[in-house]
Amino acid sequence: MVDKSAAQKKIDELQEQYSKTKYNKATNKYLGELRAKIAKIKHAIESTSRKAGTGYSVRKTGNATVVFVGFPNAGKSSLLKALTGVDSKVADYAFTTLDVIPGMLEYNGAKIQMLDLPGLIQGAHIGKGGSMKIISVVRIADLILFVVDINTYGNLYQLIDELNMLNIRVNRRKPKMRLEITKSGGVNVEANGHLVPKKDVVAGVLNEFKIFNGEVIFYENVTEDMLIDFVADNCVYMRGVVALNKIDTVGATVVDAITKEIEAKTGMTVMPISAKMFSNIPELKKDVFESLDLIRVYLKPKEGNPDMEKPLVLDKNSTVIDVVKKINTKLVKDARFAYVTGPSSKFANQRVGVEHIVKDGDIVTIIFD
Ligand SMILES: Nc1nc2c(ncn2[C@@H]2O[C@H](COP(=O)(O)OP(=O)(O)OP(=O)(O)O)[C@@H](O)[C@H]2O)c(=O)[nH]1
Ligand SMILES: [Mg+2]
Repeated sequence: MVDKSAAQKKIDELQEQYSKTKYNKATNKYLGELRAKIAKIKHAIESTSRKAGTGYSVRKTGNATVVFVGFPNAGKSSLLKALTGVDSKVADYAFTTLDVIPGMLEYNGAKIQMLDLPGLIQGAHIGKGGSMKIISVVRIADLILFVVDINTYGNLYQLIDELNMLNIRVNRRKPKMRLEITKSGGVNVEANGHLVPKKDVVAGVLNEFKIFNGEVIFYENVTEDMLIDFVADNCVYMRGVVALNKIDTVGATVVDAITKEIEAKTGMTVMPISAKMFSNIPELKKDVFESLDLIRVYLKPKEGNPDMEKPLVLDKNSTVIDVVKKINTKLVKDARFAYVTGPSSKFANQRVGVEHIVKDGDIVTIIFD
């Protein structure tokens, strides 16, 4: 267990040292170590908090799970109703919702589980407002739907920071790099022409995690923070979409400007909506579906027409075998090959192996023994 306020104090001290130290060749390694030290304490706070939270009992169902994250009173429960028809209590005061309320959105043949959650507040990363229970649900989701009241949209940046401090990286992915631990030879860096931290900084970070010999290979530009995340190996990387709510309360030019600002600052798709007036709800469903990277595959019997009504919904990059699993896992051992017509085939009825990767809109006939 970690004393959170003492740990926070230590972080503040280290951060002060960090900002006071001028960046140059001589201080490079020292700065790397400071950053890694800060990251380690943050991770300790985070894992203590995670253990402390008892968690809600939610079970993932459907093809994908979306969680609603927002400050209290932003309109999460109103949005759940607009998207799924489920009545989650709505009221004009903060902390109306105190539990996880599930709803199901059916879209393009996919069943998308939507979880309305209590609001998150500033200080969530040190456990304020029962946040650890909320965060444990956020971690299991496939997508975060940020619900933001346009009148207080600056809260969104705070939420992203809070999640960041809880090791949830929004709209980022794991850096493309590799670490091979060796027995001797110190720390070596293969930058492959990319913009990466200097060798002594990399060594400083690795040493902080008790790694003294290793080969670090970069396949893209990587910052020092990304390097620390990679070595610590305890972050989740999650996609996000923003529902900019209550646009009925402000003018169109304001909506436009704020939408653009959030998109530019966060890189997320932003959909201006009004849960109350039902504006842009179909458009939001589309954005959510597209951000989940789901694909639809239509089954066709050997003789006969494909079933275009009920697609099978799968994750992107699924193979023919995944399609078979979705039909019935018992059939997997008997599947031999398939005929595919659609975006993943070169021509109609192309014969493909079971490892073939299917794409959205494919029509597939599976041949069994
Ligand atoms: N004008 C306007 N009001 C809205 C809109 N959506 C929600 N509200 C109002 O905002 C208040 C809060 O809505 P809720 O849906 O309860 O918000 P919540 O985010 O679930 O709140 P907590 O559960 O307390 O975190 C209610 O009075 C809603 O009627 C909207 O699009 N426009
Ligand atoms: Mg609510």
